[in-house]
Formats: sequence, structure tokens, C-alpha cells
Amino acid sequence: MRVVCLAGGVGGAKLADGLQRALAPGELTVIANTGDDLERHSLMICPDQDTVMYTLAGVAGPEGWGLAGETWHVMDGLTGLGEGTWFRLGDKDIATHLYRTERLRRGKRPTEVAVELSRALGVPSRVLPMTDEPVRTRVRSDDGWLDFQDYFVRLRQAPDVLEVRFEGAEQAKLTPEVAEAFRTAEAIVVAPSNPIVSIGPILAVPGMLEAIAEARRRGVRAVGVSGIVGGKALRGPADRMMASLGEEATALGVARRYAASQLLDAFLIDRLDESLAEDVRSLGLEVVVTDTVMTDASARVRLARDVLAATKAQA
Ligand code: FO1
Repeated sequence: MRVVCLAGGVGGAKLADGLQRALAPGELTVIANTGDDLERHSLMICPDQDTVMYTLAGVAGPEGWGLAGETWHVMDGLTGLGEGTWFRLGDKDIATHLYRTERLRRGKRPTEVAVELSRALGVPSRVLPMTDEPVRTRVRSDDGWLDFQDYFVRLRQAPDVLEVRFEGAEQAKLTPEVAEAFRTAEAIVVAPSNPIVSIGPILAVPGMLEAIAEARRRGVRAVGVSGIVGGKALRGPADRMMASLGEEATALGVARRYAASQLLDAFLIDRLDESLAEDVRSLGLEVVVTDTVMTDASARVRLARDVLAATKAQA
């Protein structure tokens, strides 16, 4: 069963891992958010793509991003030279960035480099950037506009987010690889990633929503999972971000967002949020109430199986 999964960083990578384990090799394509991408120390860094790729390769670091068993000699050296090292790149991870940066400089497309990197790591799925054009997420706080990683890593998500924009999104295009993935998809999954700054940029790529709608017109079902459980984001600032943007910071708030773009057939919410099921249903979505918190590999697979079941049948 060919499955296309839209994902951001760590939370999305966990469900992608569950899907990869539940499916046959080659059946999963992950479309990764590139709004978090940045250039530092002259290196092109694609955090969400790499988080998904390292997770699917079984080599992700202890925090969910970067690589396991890292050393930090380059960062220590840069710190000694007085360089800002608030964005930590491990020595092995730097090899990925050197490779990517060099290939891009020689004219390869980001998608081509992503496919090469995944292949080199032995990932049995495809991990595709949402677009080859640069899209940069920026957030407005009381102190003005911030680059996403300034907000997320340097300022540790402390400022209230009052506005979000995806610079470059209007000029971005669907890649042939992403278009083909939707053309051949048999199921579409929206991972429990931040709906505003992880899934939002993916949906902002012109043609993305239409490609999903076109697949759904063929009878392909689209299923999403709430990354907010009991009013709290499982990871990251999605709950506070939704609140400061005037949205309800619950699974219902996430469902409302996706319902507004007519994205989904069904939505999975946690048992803790069962009381919201009726309201989610009234948005025109089928609801599956299940355990959505992925504490270990077996929980990832269990959730993936629930997701796949929801893509097959009326809940
Ligand atoms: N997250 C952090 O909180 N601190 C870091 O220093 C950091 C470095 C980093 C390096 C490479 C990479 O692929 C990811 C990295 N992340 C780091 C994670 C990442 O910035 C965020 O988790 C995502 O952008 C949000 O999805």
C-alpha cells in the first residue's frame, strides 16, 4: 500500500517510523517540511528532513534530532573562535551537511540530494523535501520578526508568536517527485506535527492542497493525527502557538485547522480527548479515538496500524 505522509520533525518522524515498520519496504514516502531549513557556518541544514531520515535509518540522536553517538569537536572549536554555536551540529551530522552543501553548490536539486542521502543511509522509504525552492518560516513576536530557528532554538520558543509567514512559499513549486507520489498514493497521512509551522508550510506550497484533493477525488483517504493531547503539545510549542494566534489549543483546534482546508477524511485523537470526539465529528470528520502517544517503537507501530486502518475503511 503506497502511503504519503506529511511530516515535520521529531513527532512526525516517530509516526513515519511506525508506518515504515508496518508497511513493506518502498511503500512509504515522507514529504518533509523545509520551512525550518537554515544556513549556518556556510552549511545548508534541513532539520526536519534530516530528523525523518535519521529516524527512518535508525540512527537518530537522543533528543530525536541529529545522530546517535555524536561528538562535538567542531562546535567546541568554533566556540573557542568566538563563533555563536547555539545551533548545535554534531561532528557526524556535519558530514551530512558538507555533502549536501557541496552537491547543491554543484547544481543538484534538494530533492536529488535528499534521495542520495537516504539511499546512502539505507532508508527503505523516500524522504522528499516539500519543494526545491527555498521557503523560510518566520514568526513575529513582540520584538519583531524572527527566523524560525532563532525563535525555536536560540530563544527556546519563549516569545509569544503573534503571526507566522512562510517566505518564498508563493514562488515554490511542487517537485515532480512529490506530484508523482500523490498520483500513485493509496493513502495520505498527516503526522502529529505542529499544524502551524510544520504542516502549515507544506500545505502552503502552491499545488500541494490540490494534489491531495485530486488524490481524494480518486478515492484515496487522508487521515490526520492530533499532536495535541489533553490541551498540551506532545513536543514543542504548538499549544502555546495556537493560543497566542487565537486558536483553541486542543485536538479540536487542530481538527478545525485541517477542516478549514478540507484536508482530511478522518482524524485520530487520543483517549484523553474522547470528550472532543463529537465536536470533531461535527466538522465533517470521521473520528478515531485511540492511544496516540508514541512512547516506544511498539507504540509507533500500533498508532501506524490505527492510522492505516482509518485510511482503508470508514471509521
Ligand atoms: N534543536 C535544538 O533544540 N537545539 C539544537 O541545537 C538543534 C540542532 C539541530 C541540528 C541539526 C538538526 O537536523 C536539528 C537540530 N535541532 C536542534 C532540531 C531542530 O531545530 C528542531 O527540532 C526542528 O527544526 C523543529 O522541528
